[in-house]
Amino acid sequence: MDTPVAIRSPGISAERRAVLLREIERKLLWLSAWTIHNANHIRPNRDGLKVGGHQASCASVISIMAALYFSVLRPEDRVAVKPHASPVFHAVNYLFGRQTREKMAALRQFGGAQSYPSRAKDGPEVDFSTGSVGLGVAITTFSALMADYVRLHALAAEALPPGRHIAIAGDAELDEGNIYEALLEGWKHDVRNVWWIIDYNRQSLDSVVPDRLFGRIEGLFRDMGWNVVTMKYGRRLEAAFAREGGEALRRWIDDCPNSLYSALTFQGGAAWRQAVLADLGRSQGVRAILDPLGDDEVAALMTNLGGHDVGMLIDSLNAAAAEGDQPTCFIAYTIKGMGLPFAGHKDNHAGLMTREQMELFRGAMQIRPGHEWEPFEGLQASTAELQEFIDSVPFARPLTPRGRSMTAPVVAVPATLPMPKAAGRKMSTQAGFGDILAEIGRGQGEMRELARHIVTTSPDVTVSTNLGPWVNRRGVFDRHTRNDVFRDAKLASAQRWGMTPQGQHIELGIAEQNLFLLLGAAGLAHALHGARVLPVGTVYDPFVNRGLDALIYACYQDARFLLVSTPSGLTLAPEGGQHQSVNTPLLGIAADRLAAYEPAHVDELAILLRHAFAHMQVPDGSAVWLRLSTRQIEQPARSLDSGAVIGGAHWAVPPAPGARIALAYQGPVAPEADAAFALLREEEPGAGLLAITSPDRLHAGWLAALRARRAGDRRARAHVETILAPLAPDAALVTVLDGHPAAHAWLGAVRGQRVVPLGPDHFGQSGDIPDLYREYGLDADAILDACAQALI
Ligand SMILES: Cc1ncc(C[n+]2csc(CCOP(=O)(O)OP(=O)(O)O)c2C)c(N)n1
Ligand SMILES: [Mg+2]
Repeated sequence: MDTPVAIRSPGISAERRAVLLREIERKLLWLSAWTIHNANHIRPNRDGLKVGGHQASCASVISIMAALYFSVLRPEDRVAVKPHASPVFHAVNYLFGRQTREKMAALRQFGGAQSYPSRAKDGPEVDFSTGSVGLGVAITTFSALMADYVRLHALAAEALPPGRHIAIAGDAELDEGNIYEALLEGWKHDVRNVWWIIDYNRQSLDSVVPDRLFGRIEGLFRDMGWNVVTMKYGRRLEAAFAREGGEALRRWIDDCPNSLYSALTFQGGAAWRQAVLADLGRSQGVRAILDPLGDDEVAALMTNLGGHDVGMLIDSLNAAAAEGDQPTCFIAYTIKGMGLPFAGHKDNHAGLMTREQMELFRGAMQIRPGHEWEPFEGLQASTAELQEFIDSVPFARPLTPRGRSMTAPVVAVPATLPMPKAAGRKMSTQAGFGDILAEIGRGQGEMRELARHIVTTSPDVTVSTNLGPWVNRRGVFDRHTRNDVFRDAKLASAQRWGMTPQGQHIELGIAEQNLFLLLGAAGLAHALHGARVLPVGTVYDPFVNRGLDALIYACYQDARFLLVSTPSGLTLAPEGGQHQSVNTPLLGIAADRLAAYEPAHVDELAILLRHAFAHMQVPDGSAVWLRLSTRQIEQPARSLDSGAVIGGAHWAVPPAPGARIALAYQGPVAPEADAAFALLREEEPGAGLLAITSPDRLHAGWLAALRARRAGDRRARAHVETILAPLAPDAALVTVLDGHPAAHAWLGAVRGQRVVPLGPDHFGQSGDIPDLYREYGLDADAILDACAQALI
């Protein structure tokens, strides 16, 4: 698969490259430690807060990153870097000329290099943001799946050679459950070209990892069809093991508990010698190995682990690449803090070198004061040779003229989407969603291109969220063609689920984090693969909470997708409290880069669905979330102001100028609001009825207008301000939604109005809608009572 390194740059011999790589390792160790030191000890500190950074976590992964970036990686590979190795990542880019000294010097400062690699803030060199441990590792599985998807659907404008999807993982990341969810899902989809390289320093934040753990984990990977390559000992130790007495020494290290190994590493050569000889001193061979060595050399030998042997790492990685595209887990034994004074100490995770330690380190690295940032300061090789070497490594080739981030043309979205004939009938927003998508799925006329670029996915709730008809039309995606056994046997079923490489639905198991990781990866396909896909994921609304960290993670990376969460709220009446979501409208307000909507009627839904497909493609757009329901309600015949629907609210019945009260509703409580409104109008003929489609958009627009006015733009006006303007300044507002009432309570702050907000603020329970609406205060009587209270 890979061209041997020597052929790429005939100017530098293989032996010389090995020497230069060790120079690069030294430099990465220095730069990462210095960048953190500078942030903590050199830069002025205005607030007295510890700045932090992880010198020990960086040190442990230096050789792994040197081997990858300066030998093994190709430009088309995509990498998720262990979050607390961020300074090493910045240093790598600095050496490639892709990171500035100013940003390095401003690590963890406003506008500086980020503490954890960030796509949105560090720019296109970052393939995947990392930070919440486990998620960066797992997303590589889904980006590999999407790479196959876009290739098999011929969606990429310019096809790149298939790259690998690589996670450089901390060993404690494997404690996160989402890792195993992703492993299982990856196995089901026969995902290829994924590498997870585990920095196995046997330390997490607080502690040393139990010894027995890795045997288990290795077995797990193998069970999931992964190749496992363990890099335990470096070549110097292997050479020692080959000598007389070497086997005893190997056994001694193999049996050495992780915590003792760590402690001896911290204590150094004399302690190592004493401990080994206390057990093996009677072995002539072992003495012959250790006696000629000074204490420092004994320490270097005993800590010569595979993850610190750059030559061995390169050979192992290349050997796995040559074997093919099987997912591979590399367990690289390392020492946390390797090469730094706190190497191996169990408390070193957040440890920082003192000024004195840094001065000693500077001396050892031969860095002159004032020359700390110079890329090749203190190295033996000449600047010209080092630069030639860096320029010659495969990863130095630009992936695109603009760097690692690709683009894809926008898919035209027709001016209107096919509307089901709903007016005058009863229909739910969920059914409307299924119908509209199924119509698009016919792929006819102007819907053809739109349909071609949509990919749907769902964690085992495809049918119950009404994606079924779309799937019947567009098929299920699988890298291999698999027949629909029920269909072949002529057994009746509403679902036709033959699987092919052309299918456009990715069926997931029930783990919701995987849904959001896939939406994250698919929502970055334009940037990662140069292919536009319009991902649509469906999930039950309450279980958004189950995948919330991964959802936020996807948004943090600015992934673009449509989330449809349905059913929602108390309208799942018989299902009971665990299925009735209360907090999700608040999540919609609080989640950045996610425009959250809850339409009540199918005409609003059609406008919002169209908006979603367009909004997720424009540079200043975002992901979109539609909260839907299975409650069937009467569909009005009317024409809507789509701008107002997208802006977050429109008047179902406009108020008379100066009206004393308005009733606002959101989602499927519309019939109760209608009924209460009819009675309210008998008392208050000028009252208005407001349909809120998005408290999130209203709130965001309001904050933006306030900010703009503070900045001097006196004409800035929010949609919510325009909407509420006809009401009397002291008019009352009664609001109602099937979700937490705080989603609306803030509306009173816009113009200083009184608000009586209605909505469940306790866990739900089973019942039918009349009982539950009465119990939670959403029925027409409760709404009228609230109106009376608001008018006092
Ligand atoms: C989800 C999550 N929980 C907790 C943390 C805090 N945290 C950051 S690093 C870390 C330990 C990581 O250990 P490991 O993965 O072994 O990395 P090492 O520093 O040893 O390389 C923890 C608990 C986090 N970033 N994300
Ligand atoms: Mg660790």
